[in-house]
Amino acid sequence: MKNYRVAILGATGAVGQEFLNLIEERKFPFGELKLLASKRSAGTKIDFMGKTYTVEEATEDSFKDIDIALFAGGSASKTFAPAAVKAGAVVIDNSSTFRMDKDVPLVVPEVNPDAIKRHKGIIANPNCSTIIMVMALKPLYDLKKIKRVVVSTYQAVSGGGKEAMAELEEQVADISAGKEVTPKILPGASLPKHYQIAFNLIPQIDVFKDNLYTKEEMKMIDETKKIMEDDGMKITATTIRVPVYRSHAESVNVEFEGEVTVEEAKKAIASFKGAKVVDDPDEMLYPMPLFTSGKDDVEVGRIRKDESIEHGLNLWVCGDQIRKGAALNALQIAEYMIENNMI
Ligand code: 3JN
Repeated sequence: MKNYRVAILGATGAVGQEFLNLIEERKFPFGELKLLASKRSAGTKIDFMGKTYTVEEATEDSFKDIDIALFAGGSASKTFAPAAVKAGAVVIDNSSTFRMDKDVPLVVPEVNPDAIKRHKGIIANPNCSTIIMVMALKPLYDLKKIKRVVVSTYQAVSGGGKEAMAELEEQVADISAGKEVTPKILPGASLPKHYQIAFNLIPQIDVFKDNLYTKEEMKMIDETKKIMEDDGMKITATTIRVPVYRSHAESVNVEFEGEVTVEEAKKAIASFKGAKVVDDPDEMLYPMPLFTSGKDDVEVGRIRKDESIEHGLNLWVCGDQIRKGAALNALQIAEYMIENNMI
């Protein structure tokens, strides 16, 4: 098998680090590996698979002779994706920059792999909460068309990056030691106010839009319709930051066009690659973020009828935000392209 020349942009962040973990764990066929970051992190040494790499500052010239460019996310995507494509690389981008661009496939490999074929150099990785939700929705949609989804998320601090994870850890330690805390990062470092996340919930992820939804909520709505290729599907979302480290959880209410039984839903989810049913009320078994962290599968449980409507189910979904919600999904896109001779 060919060995691919891989670049990781944003190698020092939480998603970048997870790319490295997964490349090793999944024996991703790389020959060369180039670790890129902003000027601030350039020069950082990273030990990986017996070799020490020096993180280089990303420039437009960084992508010469690169086959696959994995972009961890952030504003650097807009600057460097066009240059990487021009240099002949396929960019798999974890930022929202290109997700809703009609020329850019938005892909969860288990859900809509065929979209990859339409790429023109850039393939977008969906938002983490979107990925985790569609992993549960797709097997159900294949049983019966979905009319409407009502989702509320319980999002881990990992979604806010390494700084937000450190902030939760520090606040828990400080509060336990009887010290005052001064929130600095959440709900967003660039926002004018900050709130304590330890022992709290923050009902704001990203900025508010004119319709009073947050940007995170609108990403879930718009991206889900694009991935499921159904603009007519109705979705409403409320996204909440919770004091959990790295797995997102979601309460999802699904209304179908016809009957789907709990047993049918369980069977369909259990046989869907990348999803797992964890659902046994008698044994008190259900997905929990503590137990999905570090795992690849999205877990689904608490599957039951919504008795308030004719054809509805309630689900509880948990998935590792940095793995399936970001780095794993992006790497699976690259793996799919390799397996199907698309790269
Ligand atoms: O907060 C979360 O749990 C997920 C955050 C995602 C995020 C954070 C900053 C910028 C994104 C994203 O992936 O949608 C972006 C962005 O690329 O817009």
